[in-house]
Amino acid sequence: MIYCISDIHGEYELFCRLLDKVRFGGGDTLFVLGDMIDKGTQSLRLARAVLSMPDAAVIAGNHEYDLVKIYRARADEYGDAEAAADTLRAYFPGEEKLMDVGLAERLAALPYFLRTKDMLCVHAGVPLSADGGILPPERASREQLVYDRVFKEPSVRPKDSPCVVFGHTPTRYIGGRDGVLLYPRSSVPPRSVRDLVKAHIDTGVTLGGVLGIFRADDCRAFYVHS
Ligand SMILES: [Mn+2]
Repeated sequence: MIYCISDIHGEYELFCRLLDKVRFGGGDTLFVLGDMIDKGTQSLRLARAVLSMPDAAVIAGNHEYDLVKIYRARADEYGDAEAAADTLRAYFPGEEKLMDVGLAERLAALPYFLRTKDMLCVHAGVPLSADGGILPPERASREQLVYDRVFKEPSVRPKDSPCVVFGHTPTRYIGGRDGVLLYPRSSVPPRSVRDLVKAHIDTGVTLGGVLGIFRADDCRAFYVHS
């Protein structure tokens, strides 16, 4: 099975409970759509756990993007990656020991989108073409992919594109509740991700304590509550 999750924001325990709940294991793949860090108290523990999972693929969100920007600027300024990584420790109170050059470099190397046959995964959104499709994410800036503010709107239903899976904005601001929001291509209930135009999967864990995960194979969502 293929699972997608985003905006976990340091909620390590909830993340573990959610993987247990879906019995994540052999043969499964996890796509993590950014914003692993900040807000919650176990950002770096979570990031390290996710990055060490052999069956997980991770992309950057705006929080990783912002941290990497600081890391790169300090590394340039000091000419020393070790010293630059040290300065990042202040952003993670209680987890200072978990930050090092290795982790900073892994975050710096994250891609900004992922593609499968049926899905395009980004943190916030992809730019739209004039004819109602999507523009290739390769041509978008990183800022666009992690900060997009348009793609989440329900009226945006790109034509002739794979299902775009994204997070970044808590779905309660769109659908009124903390759950995965699916946009089917037709009035027939979606049976797989191929039947979707979009899947909006940020359940706003830092607001309401609900962490959700989306299963692409059958369009089901699973939740845990803090
Ligand atoms: Mn975000």
